[in-house]
Amino acid sequence: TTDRIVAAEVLLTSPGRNYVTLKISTADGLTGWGDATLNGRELAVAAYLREHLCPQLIGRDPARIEDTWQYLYRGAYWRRGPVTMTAVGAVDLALWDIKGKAAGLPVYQLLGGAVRDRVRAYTHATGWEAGQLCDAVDAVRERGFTAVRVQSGVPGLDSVYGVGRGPGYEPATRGTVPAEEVWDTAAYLRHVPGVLAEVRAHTGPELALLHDAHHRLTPIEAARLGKAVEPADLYWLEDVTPAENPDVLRRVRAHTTVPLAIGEVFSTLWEFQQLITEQLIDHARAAVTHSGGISALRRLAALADVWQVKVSPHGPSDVSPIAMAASLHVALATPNHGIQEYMGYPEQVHEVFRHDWSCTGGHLHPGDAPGLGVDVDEALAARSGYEPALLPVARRRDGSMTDW
Ligand code: GCO
Ligand code: MG
Repeated sequence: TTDRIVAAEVLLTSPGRNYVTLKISTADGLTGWGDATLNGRELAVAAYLREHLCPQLIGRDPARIEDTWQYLYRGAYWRRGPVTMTAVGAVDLALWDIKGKAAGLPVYQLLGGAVRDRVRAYTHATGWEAGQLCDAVDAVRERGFTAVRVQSGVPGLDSVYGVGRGPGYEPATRGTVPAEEVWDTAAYLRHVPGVLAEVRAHTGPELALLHDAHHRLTPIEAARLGKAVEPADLYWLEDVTPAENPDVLRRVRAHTTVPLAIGEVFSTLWEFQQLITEQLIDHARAAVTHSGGISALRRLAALADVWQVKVSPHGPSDVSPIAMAASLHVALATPNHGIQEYMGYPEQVHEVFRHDWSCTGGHLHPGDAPGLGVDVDEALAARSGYEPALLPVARRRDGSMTDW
């Protein structure tokens, strides 16, 4: 094509929580939107884009998505890592958005068209006590969800990440210094299998139940947990061990048949490679925006498909509605998509990011608007500026730091 990128700008907005958004404009008058939000490290990605990538985009042909991806990834001496890959992902999303708008087609059509009618989603239910958790699960089921992530409190701990004492939770708190929590793995391991058994007894067999261990366990602890929760028939057990060491999953696999899901903090296909080719996981959890965009997620899905691994992307409220749209376009067109996480958004987020995608009865659809199908209300976005917010950190009972 003869179109050219004429502007690339970064927007920071905080309609309830912080989002970093990339806006690419072309000479033909098209606008592409990308999500560049990296929870708690927003300004690092904003600077990476503003200072380093945006100047390199000016004058480029927006239609050459793959070449731009290769230029930004392969062309860079310092590559990989969450900050870099989120920035590359934002550019990739914006260019797919532009390509769809130029063609007058939703992105999923450009990816080969729908292979399913709708995308199955799971959402979160939390409750400090098992009884509250069962009530939260019932509420989710009434909304039509067929899958739910269940997290509870742990006796003896004051707080547990991602579990509010009341309904719902927000994964980051305002301020420039993180909150500190106390963590006790032994107490967690003693408690959680009973909670999951109670939830399963409450729901009956059909509802898909998921649980997230947030990388806190050693391999043998993970194996023990996997075995202990087998009667609850989980859809998956998520992030059992810290992400750096894929080899240890072999030990976990040797002891349990619980399906494993890993990868929300991974940034490249290469981090998934061994987990997939050795079938050490069942679900690759890459977020479309944190792992290099639609172009990269499709490559991950293609590799995973060879090994019967599913792609089931991360979708908490810190993944903006733009990335959610991108994730859904990929999901609709990808045979080995498993399930999409959908935590939901506060109402003011839906107002800033007006989207064509929808959530009905526990299923999602990207919509049929050209491109990604999200429009950003810039005036409304400008009304709520960036306010620092961070995820908590956790220490063991002796005061030493524990893994995420
Ligand atoms: C999940 C996640 C989130 C993350 C959060 C961090 O499975 O949804 O683990 O709760 O902790 O996205 O930014
Ligand atoms: Mg998780």
